[in-house]
Amino acid sequence: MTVVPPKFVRLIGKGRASDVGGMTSSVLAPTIRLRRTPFWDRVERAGVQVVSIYNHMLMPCMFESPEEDYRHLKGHVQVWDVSCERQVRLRGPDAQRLAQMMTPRWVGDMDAGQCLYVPAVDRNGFMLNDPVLLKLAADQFWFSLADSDLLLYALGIAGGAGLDVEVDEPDISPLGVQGPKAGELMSRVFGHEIYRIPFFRFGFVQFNGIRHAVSRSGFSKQGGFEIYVDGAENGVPVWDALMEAGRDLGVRAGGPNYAERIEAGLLSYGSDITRENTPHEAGLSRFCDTERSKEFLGRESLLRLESEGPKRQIRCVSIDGDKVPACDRPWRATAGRRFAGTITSATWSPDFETNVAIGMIEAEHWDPGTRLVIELPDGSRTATVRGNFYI
Ligand code: THG
Repeated sequence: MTVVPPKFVRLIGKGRASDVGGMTSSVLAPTIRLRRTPFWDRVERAGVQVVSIYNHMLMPCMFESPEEDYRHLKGHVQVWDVSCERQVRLRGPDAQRLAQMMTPRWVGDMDAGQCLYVPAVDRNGFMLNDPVLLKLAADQFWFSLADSDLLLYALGIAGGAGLDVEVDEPDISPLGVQGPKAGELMSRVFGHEIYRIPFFRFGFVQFNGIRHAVSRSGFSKQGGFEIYVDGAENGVPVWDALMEAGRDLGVRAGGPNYAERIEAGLLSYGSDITRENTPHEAGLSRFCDTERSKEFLGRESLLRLESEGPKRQIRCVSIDGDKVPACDRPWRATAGRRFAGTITSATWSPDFETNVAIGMIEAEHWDPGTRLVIELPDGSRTATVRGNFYI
């Protein structure tokens, strides 16, 4: 494999490094600690061209071209190897207590079979991760992780507080089925019951005698499901069944699409939000119930921060001009020569026919319609702060 810095990989002979703006011929060491996925053989055979590293694991990002993948996702159905959305499993009498210690979102009234998007926040009020939390049972929860080692934090808290809970990373590999024809494909393989799963809920399906959780969720706004494949050895049969059943639907391998997720305002931990940010800066205030979440370890800090209000916040931004280069480091934004924030994700949107971007914008400049100047590596561009792209 050939590396395109800082975190893109291309496979020898196939990659188009220009698509992600990088260009070197160094090689990514094929070690055991760089984790493959149960589906990786199929992902390579499907012609993956750009991959990222997420939770120490490979994640496919691009197959045909950014534009073709985007068009296909919005019109058809794709199967996504998102094994890198690792699960941190909490099991035992204190499982719910530990989950609540880690997030300001109220988890006390979750139903079994429910998913919640929860900011994971430390004692000082800073973001650790932005996972999806699944409640399996009164004494079992899964954090479905974004890209940070939340397992270590959970182990530390559980040990330090002497909780009666087991924390581990089970052999579960999520497989996304995303796009407008996702329901049709899922029902062909798993039966019509999948239609009974509402958005952000999950149920279980049987496949070859193995039980897998299936949620109605995913990292796109095109609708779809995620199959939490139980057991690495069971991955390829599920993948093959989806590809076979979806042949006449034009099913293809895919992955989180950069343009589509920016349009959707879906954040990327590590890029758009980091350890430097509070959940309010991340625009996740609606997922904080700090007053009620008495066990949340950052409660005092967040209550203080909430009384002050954020001084900067996530915004969608459109950037004028032709297709921007890869946003592989933060781009400075100014307004009237004053610092106005940083752009952390940006690319061309074929549907909106402009560059779409996400940035952390200072309060004085965050109103929709505000004009900005962005310092790109190849010169300055004018830009406009948006409310969001789809609404
Ligand atoms: N699915 C699962 N795990 C994940 C992701 C996923 N872990 C990593 C990453 N993605 C976590 N980040 C997000 C961000 C947004 C959403 C899901 C995961 C999302 N948000 C909706 C929205 O903002 O409109 C709904 C939020 C809500 O209403 O609660 O879907 O994709 N398993």
